[in-house]
Amino acid sequence: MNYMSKTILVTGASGLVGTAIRKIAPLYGYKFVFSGSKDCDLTNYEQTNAYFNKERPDIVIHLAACVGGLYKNMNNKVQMLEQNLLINFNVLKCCHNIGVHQCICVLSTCIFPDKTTYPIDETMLHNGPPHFSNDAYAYAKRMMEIHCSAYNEQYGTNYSCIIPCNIYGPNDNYSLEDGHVIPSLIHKCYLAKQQCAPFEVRGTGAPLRQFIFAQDLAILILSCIDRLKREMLIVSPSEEYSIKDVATMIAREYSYEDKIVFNSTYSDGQYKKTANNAKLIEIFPEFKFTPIEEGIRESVDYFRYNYSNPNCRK
Ligand code: GFB
Repeated sequence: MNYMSKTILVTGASGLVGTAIRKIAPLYGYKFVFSGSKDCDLTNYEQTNAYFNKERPDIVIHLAACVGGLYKNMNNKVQMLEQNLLINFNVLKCCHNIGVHQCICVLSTCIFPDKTTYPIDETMLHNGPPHFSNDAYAYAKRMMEIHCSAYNEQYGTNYSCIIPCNIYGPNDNYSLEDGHVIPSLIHKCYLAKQQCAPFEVRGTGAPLRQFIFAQDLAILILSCIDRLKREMLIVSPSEEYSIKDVATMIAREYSYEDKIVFNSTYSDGQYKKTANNAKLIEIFPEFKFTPIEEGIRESVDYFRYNYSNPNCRK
C-alpha cells in the first residue's frame, strides 16, 4: 500500500498540536481527515464507532484529550480522569473494530512516577505513583498505554505511544486559570502591561520544565509513522528551564521584565520531570528543535495578533 492511498485520521485536530499538524500536512503524501469535537463526541461510544466506520482510516493519530495546566488538573480530577478514560477507550476500541493497524497515541512526561531517579526513560512509566497534582489525568493516560499493549499482544496491531514534555506554541489555550504555564503567562503579561500592573507568576518560579514547540512535535509525530513499532518514545528537547526563566523570556517580549512578581501562595506542582530523550536522538539524530526564545516570540506574536478574537482569550 503506497503513501497516496493511506488515510490518516487525526483526532483533536483543532487543538495546539492538531493545528500544527494541519499546517505541515500538505508536505506529506497521505490523505488526512482532521476531526475535532464538533465532528464527533469521542466520549460517546456509538457516535465514535459510527464516525470511524464512515471515515475508515488506515492510520490514527490520537491527539484528542481533556487537558489543562497544573491548576485545572488539581481542581478537576474527576473530569480529567473520566473524560480521558472514555475518549481513549472509545478511540482504541473503534480502531480495532474497523481494523486500523497503526495508531499513534499521545501521553505526557507528567504521567511518569514522581518519586524516581532522573532522567526518566520509557521503561520507567509504571514504576510508581505519579505526582498528586495530576494523578487523575496521569492514570487515565497510563491506562491508554496498557490498552495499546493489550491490543498489540492479542491482535498484533501496531499501537504506539509518544510521550512529549510540556508543549507550547500558537493556537494554545490561553485561559488564565486552566491554561498551561506558557500560554497563561503570555495572557497575564499582556494584561499586566495594559493595566500597568505587576506581572504575577504563580508559585516560587523554581520548578524546572522541558518545553517542546508544537510545530516540532507535529513534524516528529508524522516522521514516527514509519518508525514506531508497538513502542513508547519520549519526545523532548534536552534543555530544562525554570518557571522564572520562562516568565522572564515572556516578559522580555513585552519589554516588561522588571514587573515580574512571584505569588508563592499558589502551588509549584511537581518540582521537575526531567525526561531522557536518548532514544529519540538515536532515531532522529539530525532533528533540530526550535530554540525556546524563538518559540516564545512566535507564541507571543500569535497571541497579540489574535487577542481581539474572543476564542483566543476564553
Ligand atoms: O504547564 P503547567 O501548568 O503544568 O506548569 P505542569 C505549572 C508550573 O508553572 C508550576 C507555574 O510550577 C506553576 O507554579 N506557574 C506559574 C503557572 N504561573 C502559572 C500560571 O499562571 N499558570 C500555570 N498553569 N502555571 C502539567 C500537568 O503539569 O503538565 C498536565 O498537570 C500536563 O497534566 C502538562 O501533563 C504537560 O507542568 O506542572
